[in-house]
Amino acid sequence: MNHNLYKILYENFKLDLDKICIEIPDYKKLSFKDLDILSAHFASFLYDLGLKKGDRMICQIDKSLSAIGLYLACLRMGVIYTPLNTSYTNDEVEYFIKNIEPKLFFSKPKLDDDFENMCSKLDVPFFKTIGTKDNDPVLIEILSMDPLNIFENCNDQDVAAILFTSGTTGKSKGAMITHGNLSSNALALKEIWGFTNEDVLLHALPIFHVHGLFVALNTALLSASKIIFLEKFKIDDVIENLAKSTVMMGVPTYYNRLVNEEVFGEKVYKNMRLFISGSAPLTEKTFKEFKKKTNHSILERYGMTETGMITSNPLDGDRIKGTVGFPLPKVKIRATKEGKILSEDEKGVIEVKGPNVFNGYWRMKEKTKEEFTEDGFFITGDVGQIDKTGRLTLSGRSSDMIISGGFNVYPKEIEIILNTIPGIKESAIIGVKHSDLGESPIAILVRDSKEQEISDNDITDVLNGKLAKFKIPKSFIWIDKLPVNAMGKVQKKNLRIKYEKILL
Ligand code: MCA
Repeated sequence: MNHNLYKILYENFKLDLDKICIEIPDYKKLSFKDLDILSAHFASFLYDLGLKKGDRMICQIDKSLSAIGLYLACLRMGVIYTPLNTSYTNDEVEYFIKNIEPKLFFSKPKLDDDFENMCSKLDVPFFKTIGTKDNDPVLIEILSMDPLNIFENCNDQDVAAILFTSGTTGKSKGAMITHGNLSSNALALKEIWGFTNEDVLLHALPIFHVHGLFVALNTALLSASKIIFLEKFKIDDVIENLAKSTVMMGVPTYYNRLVNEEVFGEKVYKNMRLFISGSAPLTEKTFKEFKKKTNHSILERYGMTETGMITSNPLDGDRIKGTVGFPLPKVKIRATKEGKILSEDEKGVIEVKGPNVFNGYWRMKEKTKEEFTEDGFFITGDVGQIDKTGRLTLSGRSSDMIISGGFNVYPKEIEIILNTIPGIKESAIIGVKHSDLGESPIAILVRDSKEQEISDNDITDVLNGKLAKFKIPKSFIWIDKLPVNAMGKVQKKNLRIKYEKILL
């Protein structure tokens, strides 16, 4: 059997080839057959460049049909797909290219030739750009080629994609996600969320992360559901298209914004059967307000880049606010403390095992080993407890990661840069409450009295050149001394308590 994910998706939607697969409102509709041909054109383009199974391709392109065509083409060729957040700076992109050593780097059209120079400096064999318009020259070239109807033979363990996630060290790690990880997760989600070819998924998420690319796209394609494909989350577009949809996936910020919209009324959600939330904790306030307004209980689920989806609240059954439900079929979870497996309701670090768990971090064997137990459980770093029915409630993270509007922000990555800036002696990045984004990073700084004072704007300018916007601290607080414990470790918990409401 060919475990190529694209082959599995195709086998599931080939009975609906003439059905509309993707609708871009007021612009274009693609059938499943059109989508299959589009991906075959992109496969032909990759093949023509000499890419083959196991080669890597990095792209930093805008959400578009071309981005989907490229993703599916990589799957069908067995080429390893690495998408990058479109707000990553050149510095961040350079790190990823050095780490992955792709054969091809695809970017959105640029006004400068920074990426061209970067690719030649880093010996990337091919650099291409592609935009989102029909008259894009590279798209026209690709569509002029004979489609390549390839289904490269893959097994479950073959790597389909490498997505970057960071951690306490501050340097991003490439999570190797296999065809088997993706197919097992998509099949499980189709089953537990009741996806069918009658469904219409409203897709407003970016497609450079797990949520929008795998959880939303793969599950919908596998189910031959229709996708209403929005360029991004814009409240008016969402309101306008919800009436034509049956399912929506989003981060909590999407639901906070919707529930506060006057026009978000019965006419808008009349055809909706399911609202799914993830990537960040859904507040009980949003859950309650949403239920009060729509009588829909948002279904919260829990996952990670390294594991795809781990648990979900039930479709039929109690969706208890503040919990993330039960493990997916074939997925096992446990709570542990210092290596001891805890019993029910005891708080500990959550570990997971199953066909959804990734293959490790790209070229980081030692780091990978640290993240798995002797008996093969992945240590998530999240803290929670499992009750006697097996339901998981998360209560925090053992790392000090911040989730801002669904994007993960790693303090270390920012602190490393701050500590190189003259005028800053020490820094601590903490997450504080944000009414729209859930959490936001702020910087607690100690001046270096030996240096000239530096302004907050100057600090922001330095950071803007190196980090994506969503990572930039929303506020800078100067204090005399960072609180540390006997080991000299910064007491971030005390800082969070002290400044938790500073942005509200
Ligand atoms: C945009 N901005 C942000 C964020 N997004 N700042 C902080 N946090 C953010 N998340 C900044 C932009 O840089 C810009 O800054 C300004 O806000 C306006 O940009 P815009 O795009 O209009 O912002 P927005 O519409 O308010 O976007 C907020 C958003 C968006 C809609 C919540 O961030 C979003 O779609 N988030 C989804 C993230 C996601 O897909 N997460 C899944 C990760 P300036 O104006 O200065 O340029 S996968 C995952 O977490 C796991 C595996 C899982 O379980 O799903």
